[in-house]
Amino acid sequence: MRTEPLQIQNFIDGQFVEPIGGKYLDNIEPATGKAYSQVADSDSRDVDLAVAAAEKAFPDWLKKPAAERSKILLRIADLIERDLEKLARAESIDTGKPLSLARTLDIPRAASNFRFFATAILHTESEAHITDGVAFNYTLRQPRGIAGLISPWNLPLYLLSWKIAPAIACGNTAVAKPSELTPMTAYLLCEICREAGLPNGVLNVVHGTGPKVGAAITAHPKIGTISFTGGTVTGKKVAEACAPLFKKVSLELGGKNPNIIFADADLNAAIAGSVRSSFANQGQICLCGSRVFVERSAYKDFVDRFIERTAQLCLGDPLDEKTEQGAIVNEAQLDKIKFYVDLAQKEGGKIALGGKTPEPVNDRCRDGYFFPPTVITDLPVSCRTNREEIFGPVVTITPFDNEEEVIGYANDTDYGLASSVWTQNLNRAHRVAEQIHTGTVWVNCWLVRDLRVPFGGMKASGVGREGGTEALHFFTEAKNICIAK
Ligand code: TXE
Repeated sequence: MRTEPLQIQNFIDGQFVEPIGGKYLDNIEPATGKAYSQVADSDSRDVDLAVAAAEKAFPDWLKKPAAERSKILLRIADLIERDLEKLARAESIDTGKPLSLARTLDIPRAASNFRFFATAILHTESEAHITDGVAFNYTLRQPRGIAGLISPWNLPLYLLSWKIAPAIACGNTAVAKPSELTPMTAYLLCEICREAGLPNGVLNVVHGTGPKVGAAITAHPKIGTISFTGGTVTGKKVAEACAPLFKKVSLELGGKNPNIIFADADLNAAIAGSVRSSFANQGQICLCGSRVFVERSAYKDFVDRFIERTAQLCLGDPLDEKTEQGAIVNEAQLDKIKFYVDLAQKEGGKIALGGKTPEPVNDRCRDGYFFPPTVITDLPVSCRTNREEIFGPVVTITPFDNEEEVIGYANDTDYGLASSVWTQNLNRAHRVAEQIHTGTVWVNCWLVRDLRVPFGGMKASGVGREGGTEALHFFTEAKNICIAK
């Protein structure tokens, strides 16, 4: 019996509802290239309903003591952990990432995000200043109202929870739009929020495309705060939409991150760390180190061992426990990756590993979107392949002769999101880290995340910082109250 595909509906005012236009988009499984569910193809009318629900819920949610908000968010975290396997499988099917990665990274981090902000709001401090004996000033932080939260397809639940948790923990209500490419875990999160007792209207999720739903959120006069994560091109559109309405905006955008290996590094650690930072999630993490720079004296040894280690990565069906490299999220992204691999060869690059569409990993995935980990050497440093974001399992490796040269290479990009430096010379680590223009610098590690630290990019990688106190400040308004003595 043919079962109808699941239709992912909007979650508005605590209910799952049809999009007003009654239309749905196919939701494609990247590993098979076939639709396995449908997602609401909403428009501005659905955003208006969500805003009305968020507006109605705001006064009571605002008044709810932080301890009570905290309890609900902790319950959400508990339920995410309870449903870990179900959420991990849904994330893997929806994105094409290995099930093992969803189980160990995406879903646990989503629970951590809720747990962290549930407790952070219990320990906030505010400042007070005595003004020359004439007045007493204190800073009062208040939630801003309705937050618009827009997230991408690469780490769907992780990045959506990274926005929802601080926004509602601070007492705001939210209208969220996950990527139309990967809506499934957002849908499951709504079920969890309802079970956790989140009051109706505090979180509303409107599914659909960027131009129809995302743009309606950024343009809506009653949504005063926008937190966006996605590509730099789209980030510009979001900023343009928000500027005339004086909205508070945080933009987490693309990256073209340098990964610098000095000859004095622990090469075993640098190679293992660089394979992970190059190919985790098929290179579809904006923090991936896609430009590898190796000090010349260690270059040949590094390249040989890096290629040997990368060739061992298991490319397969994302649902297979052994798989370490899954599918690319969709055909458009796969075409983009192939374009840049062709361009790299036209720019003089040598394909040292990969570079060609692989044989089908199994019958089920015959029509899926797969591309092998690809290593390109011998490219000029400033060619397009080395400057433009590919967002796939493709890295370039380039030798350098000295610190000054490699810092110049690292900074010679429009982006400034993250970087890694591998060296056992502590002075050099500090010296180089201070000079690299990225929001995060990892030394002898990658993707070590502490939710208390500011997170975000410079230049074309974004505006604003989220994480920890920065996120609580972003989602609240600071008011100064001055009382005469
Ligand atoms: O981005 P898109 P994608 C970057 C990553 C890559 C890109 C991949 O480096 O460049 O994001 O994600 C919605 N108004 N990061 O392709 O297309 C769209 O529906 C409002 C960086 O998804 O920008 C989706 O929900 N919204 C990041 C979301 O925007 C619009 C981490 C992102 O879509 C819109 C992850 C519009 N006009 C990925 N058009 C980081 N720095 O942390 C589209 N959208």
